[in-house]
Amino acid sequence: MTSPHLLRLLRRVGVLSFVLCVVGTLPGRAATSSPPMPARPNVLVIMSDDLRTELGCYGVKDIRTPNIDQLAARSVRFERAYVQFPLCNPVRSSLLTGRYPTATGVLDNLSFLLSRHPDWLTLPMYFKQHGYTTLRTGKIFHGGFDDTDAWTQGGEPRPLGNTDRKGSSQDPTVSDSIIVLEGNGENHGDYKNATRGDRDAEGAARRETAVFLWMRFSKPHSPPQAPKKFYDLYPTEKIPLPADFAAKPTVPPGFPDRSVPPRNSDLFIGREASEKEAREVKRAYWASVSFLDEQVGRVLAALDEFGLRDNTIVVFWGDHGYHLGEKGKWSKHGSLWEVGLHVPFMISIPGSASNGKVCSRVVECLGLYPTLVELCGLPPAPGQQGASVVPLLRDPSAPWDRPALSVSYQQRILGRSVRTDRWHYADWDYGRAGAMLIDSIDDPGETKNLATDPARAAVIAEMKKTTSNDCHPWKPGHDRSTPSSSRGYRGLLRAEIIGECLRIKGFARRVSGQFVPRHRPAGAEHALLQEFADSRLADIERPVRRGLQHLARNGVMDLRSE
Ligand SMILES: [Ca+2]
Repeated sequence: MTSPHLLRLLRRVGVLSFVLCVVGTLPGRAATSSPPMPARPNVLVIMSDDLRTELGCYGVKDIRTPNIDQLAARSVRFERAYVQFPLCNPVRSSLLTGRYPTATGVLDNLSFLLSRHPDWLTLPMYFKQHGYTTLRTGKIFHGGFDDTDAWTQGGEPRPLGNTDRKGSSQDPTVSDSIIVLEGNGENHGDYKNATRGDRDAEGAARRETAVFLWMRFSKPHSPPQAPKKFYDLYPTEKIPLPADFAAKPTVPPGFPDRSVPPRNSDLFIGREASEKEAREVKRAYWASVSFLDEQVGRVLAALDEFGLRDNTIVVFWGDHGYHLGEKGKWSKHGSLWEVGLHVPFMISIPGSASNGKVCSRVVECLGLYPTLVELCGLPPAPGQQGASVVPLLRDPSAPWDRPALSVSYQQRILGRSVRTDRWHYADWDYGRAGAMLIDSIDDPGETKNLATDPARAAVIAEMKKTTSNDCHPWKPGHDRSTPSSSRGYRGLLRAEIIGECLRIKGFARRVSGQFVPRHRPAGAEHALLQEFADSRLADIERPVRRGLQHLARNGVMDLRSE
């Protein structure tokens, strides 16, 4: 329960005033020798890639995550938070715009959000427009995709093109392997990101403007990587396997074929998993999680060192769930199961009496955008489809009846999921490719399909009614910019790359009457990007012409010289 004093205060002066009241009265070491503390709280979002809720704070005793657990003790931890798509690019495009994946039209790792909706304000752009210094580290949207202009400092120069096409993450010899890092992992990107986060914290302590920092750590995304000391925490023979472990993806009896994609990605690609190998890979995943945890600890220590903890809202979020052998499946793509959609999610507000409490309401991570906007006192952002969870930050046991809606999209088949307090319903191709209904209280391992049980007819009717809301009615072809064939798909991807190159070379992009300011990189980034654009355009003179024709035919984009 929230203290009566806090509730009265929140109701009287609003959440932002509450935050400012709390942070403004607390001393910070940096504040004594730095400019006055910003009028708004800083925001730090820590995003982990492919992280399950297998953490100490989520009740898993044998995994070592002391730093994340400590953050949970200073946060409202959402016990049942669900993402809206089980894949990197679609879920981030959704969460960073506050729209469902069916609204963004981004349903795979190759589609670029801002080529479809250049006038939408992403979360960092919205904060930048409202006076925040916006910083990033790591892959925020997806490899090769970024809202470049949304960042005051863009971190590393953004690669152009689509890094997925270059394939390291899906190369079995790279992705599907176990890697032991030297030392403390100093040469790994996550270690370097934490070091940069340390520097960003030091810089934030000197700024007069509030800072919005989004940090992405790649682990435990495949390949599993960690220094030896983290592997040593976990004897292989003690690593548990799920009750429904199988050597290869296996549809449980009574469930639709679509519910378990037949081929794994990321891990055990095109090969079967023995129990011994499965334990070894899961052990490596756990080691990666502990490595991630250490980096999170370094960033949080920097917040303390520079006196920022008491003036910074901290969010910790995993971008989607992950299978480690459940249903014989590994990784996430195409999974509408509990383990595919359920994620760690926690929000720490300095001084809040709710910190350390657990919220058991079913929530959508989609609500992060309006939540942060509300907490920081910014005007409501346009187009938001998610619900702010601020009422649950005030009182984690407050009434909340909104379900969590999610989708998947594979082989041009849309899967739809509804998660309520008790029920988990999903169907594929609007029910034509089957449906499942699971009682999540009686059957947490999701082994019994009740979708054809006459005794559950009323529940199924209610679930179907819920799937017909605004989240789910998308069909291929409704979004004209979503390619309907792989050939058209590659054409659009190429056109997007070309568009970016031309933009860098001094053209502005116009889509649906909206102009996007041309990219104005500076210094070394400018030279690098100019060189890249020159080389790309020289290499693909003919595809440029074809790409422009493709754009013109589809009305996706016009290009004109400034
Ligand atoms: Ca991911």
